[in-house]
Amino acid sequence: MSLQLARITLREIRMVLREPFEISSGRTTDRRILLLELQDAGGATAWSECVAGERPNYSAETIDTAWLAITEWIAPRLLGMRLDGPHLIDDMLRRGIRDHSMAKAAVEMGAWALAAEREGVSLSRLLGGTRAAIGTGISIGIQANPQALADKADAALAHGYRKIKMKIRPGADIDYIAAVREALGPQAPLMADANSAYTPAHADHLAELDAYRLLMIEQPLAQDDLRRHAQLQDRLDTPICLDESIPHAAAAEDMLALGAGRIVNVKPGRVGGFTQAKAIHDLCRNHAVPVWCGGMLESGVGRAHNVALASLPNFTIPGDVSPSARYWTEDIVTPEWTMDANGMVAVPTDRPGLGVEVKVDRVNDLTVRTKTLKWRGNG
Ligand code: OSB
Ligand code: MG
Repeated sequence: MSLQLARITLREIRMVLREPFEISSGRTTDRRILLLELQDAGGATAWSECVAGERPNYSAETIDTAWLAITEWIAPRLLGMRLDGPHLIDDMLRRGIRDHSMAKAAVEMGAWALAAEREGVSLSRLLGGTRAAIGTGISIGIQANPQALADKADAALAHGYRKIKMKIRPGADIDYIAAVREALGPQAPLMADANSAYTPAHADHLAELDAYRLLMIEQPLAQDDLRRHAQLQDRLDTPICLDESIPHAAAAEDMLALGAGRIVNVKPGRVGGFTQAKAIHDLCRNHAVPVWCGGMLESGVGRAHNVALASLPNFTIPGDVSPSARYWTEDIVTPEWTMDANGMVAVPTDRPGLGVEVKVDRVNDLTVRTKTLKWRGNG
Protein backbone atom coordinates (compact mmCIF):
# COMPACT_ATOMS: atom_id res chain seq x y z
CA MET A 1 0.00 0.00 0.00
CA SER A 2 1.71 3.14 -1.10
CA LEU A 3 1.56 6.40 0.75
CA GLN A 4 2.47 9.90 -0.33
CA LEU A 5 2.29 12.73 2.18
CA ALA A 6 1.07 15.93 0.57
CA ARG A 7 0.48 18.18 3.58
CA ILE A 8 1.23 18.33 7.28
CA THR A 9 -0.49 20.91 9.47
CA LEU A 10 0.95 21.59 12.91
CA ARG A 11 -1.19 23.08 15.66
CA GLU A 12 -0.39 24.00 19.21
CA ILE A 13 -3.37 23.77 21.49
CA ARG A 14 -3.63 24.63 25.21
CA MET A 15 -5.60 22.41 27.57
CA VAL A 16 -5.86 22.77 31.33
CA LEU A 17 -5.61 19.54 33.33
CA ARG A 18 -8.48 18.87 35.74
CA GLU A 19 -5.89 18.55 38.47
CA PRO A 20 -2.17 19.38 38.52
CA PHE A 21 0.14 16.42 37.86
CA GLU A 22 3.41 16.34 39.78
CA ILE A 23 6.36 14.04 39.07
CA SER A 24 9.81 14.10 40.72
CA SER A 25 11.13 16.63 38.20
CA GLY A 26 8.23 19.06 38.02
CA ARG A 27 4.55 19.88 38.06
CA THR A 28 2.19 20.31 35.10
CA THR A 29 -1.08 22.25 35.24
CA ASP A 30 -1.59 23.56 31.71
CA ARG A 31 -0.71 21.32 28.80
CA ARG A 32 0.67 22.72 25.57
CA ILE A 33 -0.08 19.99 23.03
CA LEU A 34 1.28 19.71 19.50
CA LEU A 35 -1.24 18.11 17.14
CA LEU A 36 -0.56 17.15 13.54
CA GLU A 37 -3.00 16.65 10.73
CA LEU A 38 -1.56 14.70 7.82
CA GLN A 39 -3.00 14.53 4.34
CA ASP A 40 -1.94 12.22 1.55
CA ALA A 41 -1.92 12.93 -2.17
CA GLY A 42 -5.32 11.23 -2.53
CA GLY A 43 -6.91 13.59 0.02
CA ALA A 44 -7.20 11.20 2.98
CA THR A 45 -6.39 12.75 6.37
CA ALA A 46 -5.38 11.54 9.81
CA TRP A 47 -4.46 13.12 13.16
CA SER A 48 -1.58 12.55 15.51
CA GLU A 49 -0.11 14.05 18.65
CA CYS A 50 3.45 14.75 19.78
CA VAL A 51 4.11 13.65 23.37
CA ALA A 52 6.83 16.22 24.06
CA GLY A 53 6.22 18.25 27.19
CA GLU A 54 6.35 21.92 27.98
CA ARG A 55 9.79 21.73 29.64
CA PRO A 56 12.77 19.35 29.19
CA ASN A 57 12.20 17.62 32.56
CA TYR A 58 11.20 14.20 31.20
CA SER A 59 13.28 14.17 28.03
CA ALA A 60 15.45 16.70 26.23
CA GLU A 61 12.63 17.34 23.79
CA THR A 62 9.92 19.93 24.30
CA ILE A 63 6.95 20.99 22.22
CA ASP A 64 9.11 23.84 20.89
CA THR A 65 12.02 21.62 19.80
CA ALA A 66 9.51 19.24 18.20
CA TRP A 67 7.88 22.10 16.30
CA LEU A 68 11.29 23.10 14.95
CA ALA A 69 12.39 19.54 14.13
CA ILE A 70 9.18 18.73 12.29
CA THR A 71 9.02 21.94 10.27
CA GLU A 72 12.73 22.18 9.43
CA TRP A 73 13.89 18.60 9.01
CA ILE A 74 11.29 15.86 9.36
CA ALA A 75 8.42 17.09 7.20
CA PRO A 76 10.70 18.27 4.34
CA ARG A 77 12.29 14.82 4.31
CA LEU A 78 8.95 13.04 3.88
CA LEU A 79 6.61 15.35 1.98
CA GLY A 80 6.02 14.10 -1.56
CA MET A 81 8.01 10.92 -1.08
CA ARG A 82 6.29 7.77 -2.33
CA LEU A 83 6.45 5.15 0.41
CA ASP A 84 5.49 1.49 0.26
CA GLY A 85 4.16 1.75 3.79
CA PRO A 86 4.47 3.54 7.13
CA HIS A 87 6.88 0.86 8.42
CA LEU A 88 9.62 2.45 6.24
CA ILE A 89 9.50 5.87 7.87
CA ASP A 90 11.37 5.01 11.08
CA ASP A 91 14.50 3.95 9.24
CA MET A 92 14.29 6.86 6.85
CA LEU A 93 14.09 9.42 9.66
CA ARG A 94 16.96 7.82 11.54
CA ARG A 95 19.42 8.69 8.79
CA GLY A 96 20.88 12.16 9.17
CA ILE A 97 18.53 13.33 11.92
CA ARG A 98 19.79 12.43 15.39
CA ASP A 99 17.31 11.91 18.21
CA HIS A 100 14.17 14.11 18.19
CA SER A 101 12.26 10.84 18.66
CA MET A 102 9.07 12.48 19.90
CA ALA A 103 8.97 14.77 16.88
CA LYS A 104 9.63 11.83 14.54
CA ALA A 105 7.05 9.68 16.32
CA ALA A 106 4.31 12.26 15.83
CA VAL A 107 4.79 12.10 12.07
CA GLU A 108 5.37 8.34 11.96
CA MET A 109 2.28 7.54 14.01
CA GLY A 110 0.24 9.93 11.88
CA ALA A 111 1.38 8.05 8.78
CA TRP A 112 0.23 4.75 10.32
CA ALA A 113 -3.14 6.33 11.08
CA LEU A 114 -3.32 7.60 7.52
CA ALA A 115 -2.53 4.12 6.17
CA ALA A 116 -5.30 2.68 8.36
CA GLU A 117 -7.76 5.27 7.02
CA ARG A 118 -6.75 4.49 3.46
CA GLU A 119 -7.11 0.73 3.96
CA GLY A 120 -10.38 1.13 5.84
CA VAL A 121 -9.12 -0.79 8.88
CA SER A 122 -8.69 0.19 12.49
CA LEU A 123 -5.27 1.35 13.60
CA SER A 124 -5.31 -1.53 16.09
CA ARG A 125 -5.80 -4.04 13.30
CA LEU A 126 -3.10 -2.49 11.12
CA LEU A 127 -0.60 -2.68 14.00
CA GLY A 128 -1.40 -6.32 14.74
CA GLY A 129 -3.66 -5.78 17.72
CA THR A 130 -5.61 -8.76 19.04
CA ARG A 131 -7.59 -7.35 21.99
CA ALA A 132 -11.09 -5.88 21.90
CA ALA A 133 -10.52 -4.09 25.21
CA ILE A 134 -7.42 -3.10 27.15
CA GLY A 135 -6.90 -3.06 30.90
CA THR A 136 -6.08 0.34 32.30
CA GLY A 137 -4.38 1.74 35.34
CA ILE A 138 -4.01 5.22 36.78
CA SER A 139 -0.88 7.28 37.35
CA ILE A 140 -1.24 9.46 40.45
CA GLY A 141 1.05 12.44 40.90
CA ILE A 142 2.94 13.30 44.09
CA GLN A 143 0.50 14.41 46.80
CA ALA A 144 0.86 16.75 49.77
CA ASN A 145 0.99 13.90 52.30
CA PRO A 146 0.64 10.09 52.54
CA GLN A 147 -3.02 10.24 53.59
CA ALA A 148 -3.96 12.33 50.55
CA LEU A 149 -2.29 9.74 48.31
CA ALA A 150 -3.99 6.84 50.10
CA ASP A 151 -7.38 8.54 49.63
CA LYS A 152 -6.76 9.06 45.92
CA ALA A 153 -5.52 5.48 45.45
CA ASP A 154 -8.52 4.10 47.33
CA ALA A 155 -10.94 6.06 45.13
CA ALA A 156 -9.11 4.89 41.99
CA LEU A 157 -9.37 1.24 42.98
CA ALA A 158 -13.08 1.66 43.72
CA HIS A 159 -13.45 3.27 40.28
CA GLY A 160 -12.18 0.07 38.64
CA TYR A 161 -8.57 0.90 37.76
CA ARG A 162 -6.53 -2.29 37.47
CA LYS A 163 -3.17 -0.84 38.47
CA ILE A 164 -2.31 2.08 40.76
CA LYS A 165 0.94 3.86 39.92
CA MET A 166 2.24 6.43 42.37
CA LYS A 167 4.88 9.01 41.60
CA ILE A 168 7.70 9.07 44.15
CA ARG A 169 10.85 11.05 44.89
CA PRO A 170 13.31 11.15 47.79
CA GLY A 171 11.34 12.56 50.71
CA ALA A 172 7.99 11.36 49.33
CA ASP A 173 8.35 7.62 48.97
CA ILE A 174 8.36 4.97 51.71
CA ASP A 175 5.81 6.67 54.02
CA TYR A 176 3.56 7.27 51.04
CA ILE A 177 3.74 3.72 49.71
CA ALA A 178 3.29 2.30 53.22
CA ALA A 179 0.14 4.37 53.75
CA VAL A 180 -1.36 3.20 50.46
CA ARG A 181 -0.50 -0.47 51.06
CA GLU A 182 -2.02 -0.20 54.53
CA ALA A 183 -5.20 1.41 53.21
CA LEU A 184 -5.71 -0.83 50.16
CA GLY A 185 -4.59 -4.20 51.49
CA PRO A 186 -2.04 -6.80 50.41
CA GLN A 187 -3.65 -7.71 47.08
CA ALA A 188 -3.95 -4.22 45.56
CA PRO A 189 -1.90 -3.88 42.33
CA LEU A 190 0.49 -1.07 43.25
CA MET A 191 3.62 0.33 41.65
CA ALA A 192 5.85 3.38 41.93
CA ASP A 193 7.46 5.65 39.30
CA ALA A 194 10.52 7.72 40.26
CA ASN A 195 11.28 9.43 36.94
CA SER A 196 15.02 9.12 37.61
CA ALA A 197 14.96 10.82 41.03
CA TYR A 198 17.39 8.40 42.71
CA THR A 199 21.08 7.54 42.53
CA PRO A 200 22.94 4.30 43.27
CA ALA A 201 23.58 5.71 46.77
CA HIS A 202 19.85 5.20 47.44
CA ALA A 203 20.06 1.41 46.91
CA ASP A 204 19.51 0.51 50.58
CA HIS A 205 16.68 2.98 50.82
CA LEU A 206 14.97 1.61 47.70
CA ALA A 207 15.38 -1.95 48.99
CA GLU A 208 13.05 -0.97 51.84
CA LEU A 209 10.28 -0.74 49.24
CA ASP A 210 10.53 -4.52 48.72
CA ALA A 211 8.47 -4.94 51.89
CA TYR A 212 5.44 -3.38 50.16
CA ARG A 213 5.30 -5.95 47.34
CA LEU A 214 5.04 -3.50 44.46
CA LEU A 215 4.39 -4.88 40.96
CA MET A 216 7.44 -2.88 39.88
CA ILE A 217 9.41 0.30 40.37
CA GLU A 218 9.65 2.40 37.24
CA GLN A 219 12.79 4.28 36.22
CA PRO A 220 14.53 4.76 39.57
CA LEU A 221 17.88 5.94 38.14
CA ALA A 222 19.17 8.16 35.37
CA GLN A 223 17.90 7.75 31.84
CA ASP A 224 21.32 6.96 30.34
CA ASP A 225 22.41 4.49 32.99
CA LEU A 226 21.47 0.89 32.18
CA ARG A 227 24.53 -0.49 33.98
CA ARG A 228 23.58 0.96 37.36
CA HIS A 229 19.99 -0.12 36.86
CA ALA A 230 21.35 -3.67 36.44
CA GLN A 231 23.32 -3.34 39.68
CA LEU A 232 20.27 -2.00 41.47
CA GLN A 233 18.06 -4.78 40.08
CA ASP A 234 20.48 -7.28 41.67
CA ARG A 235 19.80 -5.63 45.01
CA LEU A 236 16.00 -5.47 44.74
CA ASP A 237 13.28 -8.11 44.80
CA THR A 238 10.95 -5.58 43.21
CA PRO A 239 11.16 -5.76 39.41
CA ILE A 240 12.53 -2.65 37.73
CA CYS A 241 10.52 -1.31 34.79
CA LEU A 242 12.28 1.07 32.43
CA ASP A 243 10.63 4.07 30.78
CA GLU A 244 13.03 6.96 29.96
CA SER A 245 15.95 4.52 29.52
CA ILE A 246 14.33 2.87 26.48
CA PRO A 247 14.32 5.41 23.62
CA HIS A 248 14.43 2.67 20.91
CA ALA A 249 14.44 -1.09 20.44
CA ALA A 250 18.23 -1.44 20.69
CA ALA A 251 18.08 -0.08 24.25
CA ALA A 252 15.54 -2.78 25.10
CA GLU A 253 18.02 -5.36 23.80
CA ASP A 254 20.67 -3.84 26.05
CA MET A 255 18.31 -3.89 29.02
CA LEU A 256 17.72 -7.60 28.50
CA ALA A 257 21.41 -8.37 27.98
CA LEU A 258 22.44 -6.45 31.11
CA GLY A 259 19.53 -7.43 33.34
CA ALA A 260 18.79 -3.73 33.83
CA GLY A 261 15.06 -4.34 34.20
CA ARG A 262 12.35 -6.98 33.92
CA ILE A 263 9.48 -4.98 32.43
CA VAL A 264 9.24 -2.23 29.79
CA ASN A 265 6.91 0.75 29.71
CA VAL A 266 6.40 1.26 25.96
CA LYS A 267 5.34 4.73 24.89
CA PRO A 268 5.18 4.90 21.10
CA GLY A 269 5.71 8.65 21.24
CA ARG A 270 8.97 8.19 23.20
CA VAL A 271 10.55 5.51 20.98
CA GLY A 272 10.12 7.21 17.60
CA GLY A 273 6.77 5.67 16.72
CA PHE A 274 4.95 2.42 16.13
CA THR A 275 7.69 0.61 14.22
CA GLN A 276 10.07 0.78 17.18
CA ALA A 277 7.23 0.16 19.64
CA LYS A 278 6.27 -3.01 17.77
CA ALA A 279 9.92 -4.11 17.66
CA ILE A 280 10.20 -3.67 21.45
CA HIS A 281 6.93 -5.55 21.89
CA ASP A 282 8.15 -8.46 19.73
CA LEU A 283 11.59 -8.59 21.34
CA CYS A 284 10.15 -8.63 24.86
CA ARG A 285 7.58 -11.23 23.88
CA ASN A 286 10.39 -13.51 22.65
CA HIS A 287 12.11 -13.10 26.02
CA ALA A 288 8.92 -13.61 28.06
CA VAL A 289 9.25 -10.03 29.35
CA PRO A 290 5.89 -8.28 29.78
CA VAL A 291 5.29 -4.77 28.48
CA TRP A 292 2.63 -2.14 29.11
CA CYS A 293 1.67 1.09 27.42
CA GLY A 294 2.60 4.29 29.23
CA GLY A 295 1.02 7.68 28.84
CA MET A 296 2.11 11.30 28.58
CA LEU A 297 -1.08 13.13 29.60
CA GLU A 298 -2.27 12.95 26.00
CA SER A 299 -5.41 14.38 24.51
CA GLY A 300 -7.89 11.96 22.96
CA VAL A 301 -5.80 11.88 19.77
CA GLY A 302 -2.58 10.54 21.31
CA ARG A 303 -4.72 8.30 23.50
CA ALA A 304 -6.15 6.68 20.35
CA HIS A 305 -2.62 5.76 19.29
CA ASN A 306 -1.85 4.32 22.72
CA VAL A 307 -5.07 2.31 22.87
CA ALA A 308 -4.33 0.79 19.45
CA LEU A 309 -0.81 -0.18 20.48
CA ALA A 310 -1.95 -1.59 23.82
CA SER A 311 -4.20 -4.03 21.94
CA LEU A 312 -1.13 -6.05 20.86
CA PRO A 313 -0.83 -9.44 22.59
CA ASN A 314 2.23 -8.89 24.84
CA PHE A 315 0.70 -5.81 26.48
CA THR A 316 -0.27 -8.02 29.40
CA ILE A 317 -0.02 -5.41 32.17
CA PRO A 318 -2.61 -2.60 32.46
CA GLY A 319 -1.36 0.63 30.88
CA ASP A 320 -1.43 4.31 31.87
CA VAL A 321 -4.27 4.78 29.40
CA SER A 322 -6.92 6.31 31.61
CA PRO A 323 -10.24 7.63 30.27
CA SER A 324 -10.59 11.21 28.95
CA ALA A 325 -12.40 12.42 32.08
CA ARG A 326 -9.35 11.65 34.23
CA TYR A 327 -7.52 14.50 32.50
CA TRP A 328 -9.99 16.88 30.86
CA THR A 329 -13.35 18.50 31.50
CA GLU A 330 -13.89 18.09 27.76
CA ASP A 331 -11.66 16.09 25.41
CA ILE A 332 -11.08 17.00 21.75
CA VAL A 333 -12.45 13.72 20.38
CA THR A 334 -15.84 12.14 20.13
CA PRO A 335 -16.74 9.76 21.55
CA GLU A 336 -14.49 10.47 24.53
CA TRP A 337 -12.38 7.61 25.90
CA THR A 338 -14.23 5.82 28.69
CA MET A 339 -13.47 2.97 31.06
CA ASP A 340 -15.92 0.39 32.38
CA ALA A 341 -16.29 -0.62 36.05
CA ASN A 342 -13.69 -3.37 35.52
CA GLY A 343 -11.06 -0.93 34.33
CA MET A 344 -11.35 -1.86 30.65
CA VAL A 345 -11.18 0.58 27.73
CA ALA A 346 -12.81 -0.68 24.52
CA VAL A 347 -10.61 -0.75 21.42
CA PRO A 348 -12.55 0.73 18.49
CA THR A 349 -11.84 -2.11 16.08
CA ASP A 350 -14.99 -1.57 14.00
CA ARG A 351 -14.03 1.88 12.70
CA PRO A 352 -11.20 2.81 10.32
CA GLY A 353 -8.19 4.74 11.57
CA LEU A 354 -8.19 6.13 15.12
CA GLY A 355 -11.79 5.12 15.76
CA VAL A 356 -12.66 8.51 17.24
CA GLU A 357 -13.43 11.79 15.52
CA VAL A 358 -11.59 15.00 16.24
CA LYS A 359 -13.85 17.89 17.26
CA VAL A 360 -12.33 20.37 14.85
CA ASP A 361 -14.30 23.38 16.16
CA ARG A 362 -13.04 22.72 19.65
CA VAL A 363 -9.48 22.23 18.39
CA ASN A 364 -9.74 25.56 16.54
CA ASP A 365 -10.92 27.27 19.75
CA LEU A 366 -7.93 25.87 21.65
CA THR A 367 -5.32 26.60 18.96
CA VAL A 368 -2.67 29.23 19.70
CA ARG A 369 -0.47 28.72 16.63
CA THR A 370 -0.60 26.76 13.41
CA LYS A 371 1.58 26.12 10.38
CA THR A 372 0.94 24.15 7.21
CA LEU A 373 3.73 22.46 5.24
CA LYS A 374 2.97 21.37 1.69
CA TRP A 375 4.50 19.26 -0.97
CA ARG A 376 4.96 21.54 -3.96
CA GLY A 377 4.34 18.77 -6.50
CA ASN A 378 6.52 17.19 -9.15
CA GLY A 379 6.74 20.22 -11.38
O1 OSB B 1 6.81 8.82 33.63
O2 OSB B 1 5.12 7.80 32.88
C1 OSB B 1 5.68 8.86 33.15
C2 OSB B 1 3.30 11.80 32.60
C3 OSB B 1 4.17 12.75 32.10
C4 OSB B 1 5.50 12.44 32.00
C5 OSB B 1 5.96 11.17 32.39
C6 OSB B 1 5.09 10.22 32.87
C7 OSB B 1 3.73 10.55 33.00
C8 OSB B 1 2.74 9.66 33.57
C9 OSB B 1 1.30 9.96 33.18
O3 OSB B 1 2.97 8.80 34.38
C10 OSB B 1 0.58 8.79 32.65
C11 OSB B 1 -0.72 9.24 32.03
O4 OSB B 1 -0.73 9.76 30.90
O5 OSB B 1 -1.74 9.08 32.70
MG1 MG C 1 7.39 6.81 33.78
